[in-house]
Amino acid sequence: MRTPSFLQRVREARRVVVLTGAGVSAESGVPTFRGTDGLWRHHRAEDLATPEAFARDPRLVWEWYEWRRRLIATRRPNPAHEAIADLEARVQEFLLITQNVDGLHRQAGSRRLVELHGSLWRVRCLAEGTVTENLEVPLPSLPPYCACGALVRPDVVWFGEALPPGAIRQAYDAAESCDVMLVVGTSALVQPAAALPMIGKAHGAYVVEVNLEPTPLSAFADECHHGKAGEVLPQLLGSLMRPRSLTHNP
Ligand code: BJW
Repeated sequence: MRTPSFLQRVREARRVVVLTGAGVSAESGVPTFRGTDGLWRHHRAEDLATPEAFARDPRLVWEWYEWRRRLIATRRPNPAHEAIADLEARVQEFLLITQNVDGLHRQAGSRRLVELHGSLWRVRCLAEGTVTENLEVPLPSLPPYCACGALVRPDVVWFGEALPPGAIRQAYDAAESCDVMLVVGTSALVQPAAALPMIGKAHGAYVVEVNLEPTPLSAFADECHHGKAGEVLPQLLGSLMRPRSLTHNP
């Protein structure tokens, strides 16, 4: 008997989970964290994405986020985002778990998604904890302040911070109950997101990795496809993809 293809497995699956990282947005021109392309001013993401860094120099941290917001505002979803949105439309029980904060999955039409690390397009008041959408590009001044006078921060999850409890619970539940888990463009180094494919695997899911290069997950995945997500995913999902000219992304 022939081994079922990925497409067959997806067609037969009751529940499908997709976990994405920065690599899924790389072909949209959004820099990854740990790649060779480097980050702004040669800072390591770990040195800017911490509450300590923000307490030390909120303006510097905001400059980094402002730079990213300006860049991302000019970027569009790529065929990898589109393939994932198409997959959602074809699967009854589906969850996209993204570590990305860029909002490109939503722009591509993904709706059943959990943003594990928050969003660049929301801010949170340090005094009141209120979260508001903020799409202003550029921001009028840095660092920005709330109407109450307190500093606001990006509504993202920094190192050493807990993930939103509802989001991580939903992600664990989905990982434990899915039949197929597709892991795209993540270095699989940052916890707890990196544990999700292992949880899926331990509960019987068929785990497929798509990445430019091997990661710590590769040895455990059932299939690894090395290449650009924007090229590999449309090939893998083949007939599940909608013709782009007929697709309307609100
Ligand atoms: C392509 C491609 C193409 C390129 N096609 N592929 C030891 C063990 C366990 C845990 C820890 C530990 N030491 C420390 C920790 C905790 C820490 C952690 O995991 N650290 C590790 C670095 C070791 N984790 C945390 O602190 C988390 N919180 C936590 O644990 O809380 C505990 C707690 C509980 C209760 C109370 C209090 C605390 C929080 C982690 C938050 C991560 N935040 C960031 C920033 C978000 C905001 C922002 O964007 O500014 O999230 S850091 C950064 O890394 C960002 C990303 O979402 C995340 C993951 O990166 P990702 O997406 O994998 O990107 P890259 O760049 O690493 O990889 C890209 C990949 O794409 C590469 O593999 C390329 O090959 C590939 N690629 N182009 C396909 N075209």
